[in-house]
Amino acid sequence: MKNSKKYIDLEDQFGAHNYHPIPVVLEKGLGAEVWDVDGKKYFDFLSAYSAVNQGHCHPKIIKALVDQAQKLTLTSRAFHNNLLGDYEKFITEYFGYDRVLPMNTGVEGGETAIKLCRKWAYKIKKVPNNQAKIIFVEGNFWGRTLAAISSSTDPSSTTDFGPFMPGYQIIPYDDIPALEKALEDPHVAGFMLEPIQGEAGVKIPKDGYLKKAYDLCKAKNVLFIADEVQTGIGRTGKLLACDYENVKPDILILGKALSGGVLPVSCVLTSHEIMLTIKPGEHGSTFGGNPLACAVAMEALNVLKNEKMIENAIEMGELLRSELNKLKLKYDFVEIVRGRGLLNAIVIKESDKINAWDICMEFAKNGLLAKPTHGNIIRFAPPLVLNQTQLLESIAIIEKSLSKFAS
Ligand code: IF1
Repeated sequence: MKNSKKYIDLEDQFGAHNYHPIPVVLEKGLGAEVWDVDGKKYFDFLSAYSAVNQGHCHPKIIKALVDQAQKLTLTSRAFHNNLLGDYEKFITEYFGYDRVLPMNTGVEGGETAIKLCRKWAYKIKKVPNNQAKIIFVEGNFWGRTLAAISSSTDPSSTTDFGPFMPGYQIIPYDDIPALEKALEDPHVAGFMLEPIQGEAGVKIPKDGYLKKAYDLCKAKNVLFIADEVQTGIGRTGKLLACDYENVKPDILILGKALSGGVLPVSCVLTSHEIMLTIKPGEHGSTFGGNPLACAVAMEALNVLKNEKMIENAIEMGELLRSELNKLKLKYDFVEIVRGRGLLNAIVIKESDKINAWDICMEFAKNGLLAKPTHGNIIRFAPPLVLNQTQLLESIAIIEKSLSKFAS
């Protein structure tokens, strides 16, 4: 990492200190691999938190970006552009919804979903004005805005950022009785959750939870809102994580890999009835639906299917978990292996000699990038284009690194 210091020092001196990165300075990426400023290669097992599912700098996505960037990048929605309609038709058919509202970041998608849910509550469900409630689950993460952290149970997201958004209720994740009780309130408008909790450490609910939760919401005329910003776009081995239980969310939030990690593209997909509760001038964003994003997102979704990345995520995910389970048998400080598709994690039994951060530093030294979440959980989420040779080489790196901590 000899050349990295000057880059890190600049960030330290001139930038906000709102992150604590692994001390690696990346300069190039292609597919499942990235290179630092010293030319050292790493397997990327974070995928920019599942934003580069299609692999770094996918040639076809980059071509779509470059071609469109030389024509028209942004018009604002004050005028039409020649790509938005095609994109809206393409993405609504791709995911099976009536309408789409394009935004930029994942958290804007979440905010848009909540605004649609509240509008629907007042206009359609006839909840008394300003009384609409949204139910969230403990351990959720859907971004850093004040509306998002108002639903958070993580002190690092909430401390000293109050006061918070009213009209929220937080219940335990994967707890049907708790949801049933919360749904007794006639002012509840929506239930918003990640089908698998990413930041919480790849928490997978019990089989049937999503379907039962959906059915309870339908019975109470409450909107089931799925945040698939991290779990969507093939990451878990299905197009959407909700597909594992054949649940079709009333409102679907997408982001991250919707653009293949090339630029911020997010959206909300829903029905005519829900979407049309928002009238002209009641919501929007400068960049939402810009022609550059439309061109990139259509290509990002095309390559996902045409190059069978979702099928690869299943195959590589099964191989990855089976190899990690062998390491779990060998190293007692690897407590749990869990995941779906290529969204996986190991839980480390930390001690005075072993912690997840040091393990990730050893991974980096040996050529693999991963980062702990919530202290002792290490997420393994490589791009969906990872091939078997790369996976086996990655497993060898993980094994070599873990062996350093064996007593
Ligand atoms: C950071 C975490 C992951 C998300 C889900 C919405 C959003 C995210 C399920 C908001 C964003 C990012 C944010 C980024 C790191 C990363 C993250 F560690 F913060 F929590 F992935 F787990 N829904 N997650 O995971 O999307 O507005 O960021 O585009 O804030 O450090 P965004």
